[in-house]
Amino acid sequence: MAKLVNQNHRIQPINLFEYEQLAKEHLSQMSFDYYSSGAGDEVTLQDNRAAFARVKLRPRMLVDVSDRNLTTNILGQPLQLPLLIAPMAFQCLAHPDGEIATAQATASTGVGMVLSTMSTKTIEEVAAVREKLPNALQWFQLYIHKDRGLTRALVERAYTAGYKALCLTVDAPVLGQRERDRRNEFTLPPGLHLANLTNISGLDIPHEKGESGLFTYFAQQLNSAVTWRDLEWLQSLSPLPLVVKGILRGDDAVRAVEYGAKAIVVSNHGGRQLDGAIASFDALAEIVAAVDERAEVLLDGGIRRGTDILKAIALGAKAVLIGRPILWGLAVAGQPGVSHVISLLQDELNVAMALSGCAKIQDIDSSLVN
Ligand code: FNR
Ligand code: LAC
Repeated sequence: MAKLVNQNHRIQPINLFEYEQLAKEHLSQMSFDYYSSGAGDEVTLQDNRAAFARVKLRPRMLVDVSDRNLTTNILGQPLQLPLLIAPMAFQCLAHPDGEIATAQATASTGVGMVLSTMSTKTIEEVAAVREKLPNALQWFQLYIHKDRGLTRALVERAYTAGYKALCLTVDAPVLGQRERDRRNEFTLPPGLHLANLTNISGLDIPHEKGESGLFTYFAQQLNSAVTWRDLEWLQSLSPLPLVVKGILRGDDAVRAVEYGAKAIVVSNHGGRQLDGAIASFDALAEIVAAVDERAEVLLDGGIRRGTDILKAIALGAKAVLIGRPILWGLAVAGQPGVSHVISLLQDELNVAMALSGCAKIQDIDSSLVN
């Protein structure tokens, strides 16, 4: 297991919440607010956590759990535990190595990574991590820009660079209203850019009085007219399997499957888009039932404990994604910090499985939750 070695700090975080506390000291107010905030009153952000607390476990006793196995696979690729890192923009705000550190940590711990369109390292730089660790599972997350040629170029680059799936985020036709970003007039500091976009089209996050530059960027550059039919166009651009991220209703999940999605990410974008939306965990069971094994179902939003992963898998998720805690690990200690965050979750899941009578991931069934 990775251990965090960092002599500058008295305390070694022992859970993901302590990482957040420590990360706050390493980040500017603007960066911490951008990373941590949700939309509006942050009701959905908080409910993502509360939803896990509402569901209780029904552990099974006297099962031989001496030999535990946390491995699984997702879209046919192996994972050391049912975990991927959610796509998150601007990771160089946390650490100069940004998305490359995240990619190295995920590749070496055997979990997946989804690279954001809005990354601060390029598609190719992140893919290069696979030269040493070829089994790393990397997906590319897509935002559809108004400029179709630009969008096509991103998909082609991701395919050429060896990403294994295209993850289309569908819950952000406009950016959610995050008031802290607006107050801070969020923009990227000098030297940081939209690494995938600046070179090909000169696009950058503006600085605007009284507004979040990212909000303005979305309004100006992203295509808010995207509908289901565009999924056909998207799938014609490359042979990559399509993952649809940001679904909260069974009927939408069925549509996604009918339009060819191989996996669905049940998500409300970490409470950053529509405040008042249902907690993602609360939407899981309906979507699992509606999909009826025609696609793999993943979940993100508020996962901070091994028991949260256990509950998500019990309700039918094939794997989960975590977001913010990875940024906290990155801010505290770069790649070793990210690896440590992953290993803390792995240890917690391992113990939670043992205490629930599950020796392997396949043993986690719906009878474990009330
Ligand atoms: C995100 N998220 C996100 N999603 C996406 O599809 N593309 C993106 O570029 C981003 N960017 C982004 C930045 C930051 C700072 C955060 C916190 C989140 C949403 C992300 O993929 C995921 O859905 C949530 O973060 C999951 O919730 P938790 O684990 O952060 O609670
Ligand atoms: C966010 C966008 C970039 O949540 O997805 O900040």
